Amino acid sequence: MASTTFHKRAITAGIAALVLGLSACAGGDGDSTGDSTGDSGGGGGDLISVGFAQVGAESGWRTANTTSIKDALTQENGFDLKFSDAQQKQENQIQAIRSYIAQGVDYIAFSPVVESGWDAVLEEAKTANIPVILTDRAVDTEDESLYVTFIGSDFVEEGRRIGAYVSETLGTEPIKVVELQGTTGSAPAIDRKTGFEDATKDNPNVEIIASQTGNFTRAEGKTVMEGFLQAYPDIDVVYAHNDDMGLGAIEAIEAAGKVPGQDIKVVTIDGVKDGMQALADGKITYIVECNPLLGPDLADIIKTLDEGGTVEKRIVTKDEEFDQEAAIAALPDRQY
Ligand code: GYE
Repeated sequence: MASTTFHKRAITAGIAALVLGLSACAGGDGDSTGDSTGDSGGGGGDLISVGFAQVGAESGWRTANTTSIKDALTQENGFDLKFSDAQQKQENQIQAIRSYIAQGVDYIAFSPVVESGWDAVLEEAKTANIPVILTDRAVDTEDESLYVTFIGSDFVEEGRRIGAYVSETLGTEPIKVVELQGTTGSAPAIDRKTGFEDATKDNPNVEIIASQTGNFTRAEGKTVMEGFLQAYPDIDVVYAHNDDMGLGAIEAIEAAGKVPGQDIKVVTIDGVKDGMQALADGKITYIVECNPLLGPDLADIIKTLDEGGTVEKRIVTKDEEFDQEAAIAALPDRQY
């Protein structure tokens, strides 16, 4: 596939040169999906054009991920990046991908909002000979030829690790857990739930009494937690699928006159700065990291493919875990 891509790119450059006069609205950086200079650009060199369809800006993790991608796929580094923000809506993402196909970009990368419903648009990319790279989140498809590789964390493992912590450290006596799920239908929400349940199922002390989506945002995490606090006066632990929802839950806990970290323990996944600070302050009790800095690896993958090389079908990024002491030690050098 890679060598086909290379030829296609040379051909696209010719076509793009013809249409350049009609599409002078460049800017690889904004929300625009408009064409930009790239390998067609007068004297701009042989840039690799990449259309990136981002989920949105729902969390600190996502912001760090976007920055990492924009910082890695720069013109100096040989890329012409077209970036779009789907505002957590699958239809927006499909529209952005279609626009990248229409523009004849060299590569498409995206982080799917939800797991299912991608086959049609991925078929279109395949027909157009544009390789697709999944970053961060997986798609649910029977046809693995629809994408070249999937780079990102193992979300089931993240859920397992946080579940193991809860079971072994907090579940030595009976505890009632409420779960704040990520975006319904998204890979991290599905997998983090599965992993947690798997790691806690053999401990009868751990009871999950309620589970609801907070859509990975601080605001919805807070609202859902307010409802939980009213419905269940005896919550011991909040398991939030990301830091932001956990931080929203902390606001709700404090507003209800309880002390997070003491009356109610909060455990989360991500490890962004605000989460790590709350952990250092004792408001969050444990964090399993999810590394958002996927930009440099994405750049390497594309360069490898562009030079005719091959990459693994699944590239798993490494995640750490933090208690209060580890968070205090890590915070000064934390990049995001
Ligand atoms: O954990 C959350 C974000 O897909 C891993 O999406 C990502 C998740 C991340 O909104 O904060």
